[in-house]
Amino acid sequence: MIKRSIGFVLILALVLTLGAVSLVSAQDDVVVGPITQQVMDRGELICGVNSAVAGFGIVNEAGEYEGFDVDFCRAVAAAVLGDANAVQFRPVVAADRQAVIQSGEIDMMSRNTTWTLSRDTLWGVTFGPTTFYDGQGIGTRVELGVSTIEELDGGSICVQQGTTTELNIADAISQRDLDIDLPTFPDANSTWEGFLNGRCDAWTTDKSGILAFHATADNPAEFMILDETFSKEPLGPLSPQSDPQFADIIRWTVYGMIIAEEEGITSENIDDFMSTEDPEIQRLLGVGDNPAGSYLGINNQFMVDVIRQVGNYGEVYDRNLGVAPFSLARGINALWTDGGLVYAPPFR
Ligand SMILES: N[C@@H](CCC(=O)N[C@@H](CS)C(=O)NCC(=O)O)C(=O)O
Repeated sequence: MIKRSIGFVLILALVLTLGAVSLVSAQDDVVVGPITQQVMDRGELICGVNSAVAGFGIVNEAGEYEGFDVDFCRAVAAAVLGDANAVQFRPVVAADRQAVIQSGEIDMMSRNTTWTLSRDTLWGVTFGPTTFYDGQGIGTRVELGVSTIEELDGGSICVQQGTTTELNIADAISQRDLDIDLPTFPDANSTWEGFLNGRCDAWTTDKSGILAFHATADNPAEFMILDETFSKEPLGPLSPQSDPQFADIIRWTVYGMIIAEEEGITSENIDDFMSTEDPEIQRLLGVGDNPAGSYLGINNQFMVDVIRQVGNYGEVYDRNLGVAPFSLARGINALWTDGGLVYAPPFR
C-alpha cells in the first residue's frame, strides 16, 4: 500500500514537472506574428493616424504628431520595441482607411475609427479595445437658433466622405422624413471650412471631432453642438486580421493601460510599484516570476515601458483631452469603477 502511494506520488510529481516545463516553453516559444516581426526588424512601428483632429491626432507647431489616438501608437511601440518614439506616423484620411490598411503600408491604425460589422469583416482587420466611446452630433452656429435636427429641415449639413457619419446622417434624415441637403467633402478641414464659408447651416461628425474644431476656432463661443446623439461610435485601434498575435499585443497594451489607471500606477510613480506585494500589479508589470510580455513574445516587462513612457489610460486622456481648450469630462469614458464603460479583463 505504502509502495503504491510512493509510486503514485512520483508519477504525479513527474506529470506536474512536465506540465510546468511545457507551460514555460509554451511562453518561451511564442512565435511572433509577421507584423510583430516586421516591426521588430524595422525597429519602428508604422501607424496610421489623423492629422487634422486636435486632441486626437494632429501635427503640432513643432511638426510632431500628438493626440489621444497618437499616444496609443506610441504605447504599442513602447510595448514591442521598448521605445515610445520608435513610430513613423502616416496621415490617413477617412476614405483611404480601407485601402491603406489592406495594402500593408501601415502596421496598425489609431485614428477615430468606428468599429462596425462591415469594417471588421470587409476591411480584413481586427479591432482592438474601444479607447473612446463616442456618438455622432451636429454642430452649428449659436446665432442660427436651432436646437434639433428637425429645425434644420429645408437646410443643409456638411459631411465628410467615407465615414460612418455620412451613412448615419442619411438614416437620421430619412427616418424623420426631413428634406436636408448633405454636401460632402474629402477631409475634415474642407468639411469644417465648407460650413464656415456658408455652404451649409450645420456640420456633422463624431461629437469629439466637432468639439475639436469648435474649441480650436478663433471664436469658440459662436458655435454649439446640438444635444441629440445620432449613433454609437466606438473608436479604437485596428490592425490586419492576418496577424492575430500582433492584434493581441495591441489589445493587451490598451488593457494594461486601463488596469494601470485602476491600480493608480502612473508614469510618475511606477518605480514605487516595482517591488509591490500586490499580485495583480506584479502580474501587470511582469515582476517576480510572473509571465506578462512572455505570453505575447515581447519583453516580459513591456507594461513598465508603456506606463513609464506613455502613461496609464487616464493620463493619456487627461493630457490630450482633459486640458484646455477641450476640458472634456470623462463621461462614459470613465473607468467602470467610476460608472463608465472603460473596463479591462484580468491580466493573468
Ligand atoms: N468615426 C467615424 C468618423 C471618423 C472621421 O474620419 N471623422 C472625420 C471628421 S472629424 C475626420 O477625422 N477627418 C480627418 C481627415 O479626414 O483628415 C468613422 O470612423 O467613420
